[in-house]
Amino acid sequence: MRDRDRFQPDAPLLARARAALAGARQVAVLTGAGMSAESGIPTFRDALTGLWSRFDPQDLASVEGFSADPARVWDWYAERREGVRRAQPNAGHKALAAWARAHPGRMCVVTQNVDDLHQRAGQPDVVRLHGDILAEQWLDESTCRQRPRCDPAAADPGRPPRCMRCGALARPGVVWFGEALPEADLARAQRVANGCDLMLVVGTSGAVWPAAGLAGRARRAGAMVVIVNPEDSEIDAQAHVLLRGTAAQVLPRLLAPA
Ligand code: BV8
Repeated sequence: MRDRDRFQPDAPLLARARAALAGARQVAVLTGAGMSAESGIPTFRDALTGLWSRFDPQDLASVEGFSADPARVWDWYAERREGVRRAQPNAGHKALAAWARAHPGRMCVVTQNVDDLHQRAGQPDVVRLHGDILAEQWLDESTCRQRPRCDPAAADPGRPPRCMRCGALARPGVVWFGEALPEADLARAQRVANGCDLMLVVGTSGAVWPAAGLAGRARRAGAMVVIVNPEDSEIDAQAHVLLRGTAAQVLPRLLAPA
């Protein structure tokens, strides 16, 4: 068994994090791809294994990459979408959702993930920073001049789909590298980071900005920062407590009722 399969929560650190949780008025949770790994969705970096391992994520997850080879990028997303549809929320998603339901108004999940597992676990308040892989939008919003506008989800099937009425090209409803994050969602995430007493950071390498900056923002605003990750991350320096373990191992222990 790999070391992290033998997760033995460091009792004093877990106790410290549980005490902070019990006393927190507002809990912010920043999640990354590791949150969904135990649901069978490859992490973003792992999603580039196999067929995709020879590509740089920014070659596939960018307007330039899509425009250079729409069919290839569309196929990558189609494969990932199938994985999301097959996946189920894991014990970590369920523990977060159960805690939020037991403590109404005290938890907000800010996710970098483009899957819908937090939502399907029943998490009441989720801020999506990078969009929704199951949604579609036009590559160029100005292409469609129909009134009412055509629906990207109704575009004719293709690799990628194209609207036979307006000629617009559909793309996945995610935020690509080099694209601005949805303004209102980023602003909400920053408010949540500024106003929380505790930030749980779960399953993120801390490599992608501006999402990665939210942990430092919370710390500077006076929050306790707890990182849950079996490996080191680029934002470990922001943590007051580092819980070395996986989402499905640690979160049920961390969030269990006293
Ligand atoms: C923007 C959607 C500006 C698409 C994604 C500042 C400094 C440096 C660079 C930049 C900067 N500011 C902006 C940039 C550029 C860029 C960026 O950050 N580049 C990086 C690579 C250097 N950022 C952007 O381009 C952003 N846009 O800033 O726009 C702007 C402003 C105005 C006008 C125009 C432009 C947009 C970034 C969003 C990109 N889209 N996703 C898709 O999914 O296809 S990002 C994508 O990668 C994911 O959504 C996720 O956010 C990220 C991967 O990060 P993680 O989630 O952390 O996943 P990763 O695989 O890296 O790590 C997994 C972790 O889980 C690991 O730590 C592992 O140990 C852990 N783990 C594994 N198993 C488990 C586990 N943990 C717990 N349990 C387990 N079982």
